[in-house]
Amino acid sequence: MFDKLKKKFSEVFSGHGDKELQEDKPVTEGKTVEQGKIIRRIDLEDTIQETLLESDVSFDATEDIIGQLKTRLGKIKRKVDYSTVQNELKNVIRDVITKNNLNSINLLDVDKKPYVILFLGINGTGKTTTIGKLAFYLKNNGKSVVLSASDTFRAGAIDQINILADRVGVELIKHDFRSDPASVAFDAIDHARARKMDFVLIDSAGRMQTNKNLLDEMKKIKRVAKPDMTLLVLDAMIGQDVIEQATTFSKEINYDGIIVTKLDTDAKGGSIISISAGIKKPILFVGIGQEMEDLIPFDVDWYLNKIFSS
Ligand SMILES: Nc1nc2c(ncn2[C@@H]2O[C@H](COP(=O)(O)OP(=O)(O)OP(=O)(O)O)[C@@H](O)[C@H]2O)c(=O)[nH]1
Ligand SMILES: [Mg+2]
Repeated sequence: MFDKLKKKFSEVFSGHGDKELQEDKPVTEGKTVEQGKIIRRIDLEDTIQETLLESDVSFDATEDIIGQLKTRLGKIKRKVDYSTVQNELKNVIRDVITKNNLNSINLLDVDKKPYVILFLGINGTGKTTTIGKLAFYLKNNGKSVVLSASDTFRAGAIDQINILADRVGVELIKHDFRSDPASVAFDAIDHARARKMDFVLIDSAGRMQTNKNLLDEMKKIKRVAKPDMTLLVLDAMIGQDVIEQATTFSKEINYDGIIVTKLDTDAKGGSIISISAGIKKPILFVGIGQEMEDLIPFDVDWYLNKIFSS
């Protein structure tokens, strides 16, 4: 996970021996940038910029990060060395991510019962497996959960969520294939309310942002179920296209937060930064593998520890 970014950052920041980092002055005569003991800070900033861009950090997010980094370094009176640059870069990235995660909610602290969560996203992003994993997480934290098999559109979807519900040991409300997804959600909420259960997790059929019928159906589920939270599930594997996907979705339907799946397959590492900066909605959970326990609440320091060696 994120190996390339980690490797590149480690190459940028470590192993410089006694090389000196100089302010943006011309290189002293006789000491070239390549051979000498002096490296210009501006060259280091360029290298960081290149590293971010190559690691799937969007252009806008990279510009923002480099701009903030320069401002911070410019304010430092003492001599700037490599570890100062690394620390400041870490702080800037933390700020960029945190700024967009301020409205994040800890699901274990919500009061309302049942708390209804609707999942949406395009085909194959990981909605159904994420619902299984989230049910596992909530159950392990003492919460009662019912799933709503509201993907009645794809053959096999009801079986898939049934298997997950059995595996986790939570209840599932399902109707027949091709039945009205909104009415399944309605029944699941009713079921949970009657039994004073904590959570209802509503699955939905994967839909392209462009498929009008499926989007209308989605809006109907939302109208009927009145979820307390709507989460968009995004696949980290598709790189920067997630931004466009999320923007197009938000024009059609309002959502409150994001789950980023398949981070274990994200070798480049920058998707979290691009998503935070580009979508400006909190990332609640991240999927980091195929097992039930591979869904974790998103934590910015967890991410920073993964991309910086020290
Ligand atoms: N490696 C990895 N695979 C994942 C992760 N999350 C989901 N997947 C895989 O992604 C594939 C698609 O997952 P689903 O949950 O069926 O996706 P979906 O969004 O419900 O798909 P549709 O119902 O067809 O729209 C499955 O093979 C999952 O195992 C993850 O965090 N890591
Ligand atoms: Mg599904």
